[in-house]
Amino acid sequence: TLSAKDKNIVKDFWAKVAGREEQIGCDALSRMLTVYPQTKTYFSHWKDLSPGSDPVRKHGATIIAAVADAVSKMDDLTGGLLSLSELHAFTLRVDPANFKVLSHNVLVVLSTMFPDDFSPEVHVAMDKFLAAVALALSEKYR
Ligand code: ZNH
Repeated sequence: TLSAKDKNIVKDFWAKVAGREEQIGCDALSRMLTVYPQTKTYFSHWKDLSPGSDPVRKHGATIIAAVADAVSKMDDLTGGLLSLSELHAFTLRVDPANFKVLSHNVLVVLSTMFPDDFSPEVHVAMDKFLAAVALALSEKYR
């Protein structure tokens, strides 16, 4: 679980990356669809799933905006993400194993986009935070 220190590290780091959500999301989603092509099945209704395409950019921005929102709800992720959990479990039927896959790709992108700020300390706090987001999103799967 996230310690008070982890939470502060995440908040400070996220304040630095604010404004770059679209690029982070576009790069992370592009990378996920390339490296883990099985994830493409969920987006087969899009016209263009290639890296950097319009729908990939748009949805990447949506996902990272939700992560940014989760930063502000860090003390109650389960409650804060309940309706998104319902959406992914019942409507989208996304296998929750994919939350880990996306988190991994977000971390890779953050490390390459922000090499100076993404210290090992930030890495471990962001890894824990994204795992907590994934756990909250998995809440409704049962
Ligand atoms: Zn998801 C959608 C978030 C993960 C798949 N998403 C979505 C949205 C959001 C999100 C916000 C929108 C909603 C509305 O519209 O209302 N996600 C999210 C997050 C995460 C996620 C935060 C983590 C972190 N997803 C995910 C994954 C997958 C997905 C992993 C798979 C692979 N999503 C999805 C889909 C959708 C979504 C498919 C729908 C899209 C369209 O519509 O196109």
